[in-house]
Amino acid sequence: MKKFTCVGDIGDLRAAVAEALEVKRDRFAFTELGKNRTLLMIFFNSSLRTRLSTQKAAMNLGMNVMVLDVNQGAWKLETERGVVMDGDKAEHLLEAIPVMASYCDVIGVRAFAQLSNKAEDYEERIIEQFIRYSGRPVFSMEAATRHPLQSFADLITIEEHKTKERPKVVLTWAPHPKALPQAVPNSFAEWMNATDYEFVITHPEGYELAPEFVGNARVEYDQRKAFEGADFIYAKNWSAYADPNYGKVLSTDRDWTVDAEKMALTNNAFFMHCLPVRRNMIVTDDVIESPQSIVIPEAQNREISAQVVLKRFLEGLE
Ligand code: AN0
Ligand code: CP
Repeated sequence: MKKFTCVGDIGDLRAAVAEALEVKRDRFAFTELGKNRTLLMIFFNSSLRTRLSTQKAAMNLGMNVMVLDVNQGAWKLETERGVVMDGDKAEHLLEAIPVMASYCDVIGVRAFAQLSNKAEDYEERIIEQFIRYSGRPVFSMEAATRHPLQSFADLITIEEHKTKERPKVVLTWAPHPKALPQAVPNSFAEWMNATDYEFVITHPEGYELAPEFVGNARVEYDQRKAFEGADFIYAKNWSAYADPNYGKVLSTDRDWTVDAEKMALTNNAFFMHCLPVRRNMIVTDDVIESPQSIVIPEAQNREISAQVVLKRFLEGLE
């Protein structure tokens, strides 16, 4: 494996989940693999889980880890070619990438969508430059359009908790005061569409995701109807994708908040969210604190999904 930015990069999902469960049974079984190898994690945006779980996964493999917060203590980076750099950005990504790559063996990048220009975001300009110019295996720690380490952890979590072969999984939009990227729902949809689960997406009108991510999922505008018989409820807010509202908040309607009354319509579904979550906007206190809430095991599986990806990279290094 040379890059990890989307579901296609991981290959067969059954094999990936089996490898994840093997890693989880003994996460220190491969400590020799990362000896004298260095991971560099580069953050253009904040993180709690991705930062800690990926560092932990690398340490489990015996790797050394360096973390760079681009917006705190590093030179501000210009990412577009051809710009006259007379503003606040002191360094260009085209120099920074090969320099950073020379200090490490594997690179992780977090660079969210800017939500002002859809074409630029959906071209994945930042992570694509790392892939092109670093000469290193590169993985996404949430890029503009996808969050594959999260989706992989979500898949592992569903496989661990499902009680039937083909569960009904519902991705539901939920309200949030600020504009958020579509990366998490896009990616979740992409991974769910690669399984044989029954997969339904529910959101208010105007929040349609890009058709290439919706794929064969059933889209249901009535949230309560979508919840009927569900085995897993996966909540997430996202901003509008469709023009002319790209990146905008169209609604903060708390009628879409996941609450106990709606969860009662499900087949005693598990509640999932990638975190961080805003309580009583996305989900009520009682639902996230209920025994059916698996947000913590879901976050714990971030260490496992990251370890599988790093392990495969290390196995492929010369
Ligand atoms: C981010 C998002 O929605 O993409 C990160 C989620 C893992 N969430 C926030 O910025 C609150
Ligand atoms: N779920 C997730 O990626 O969380 P962080 O933004 O804290 O890394």
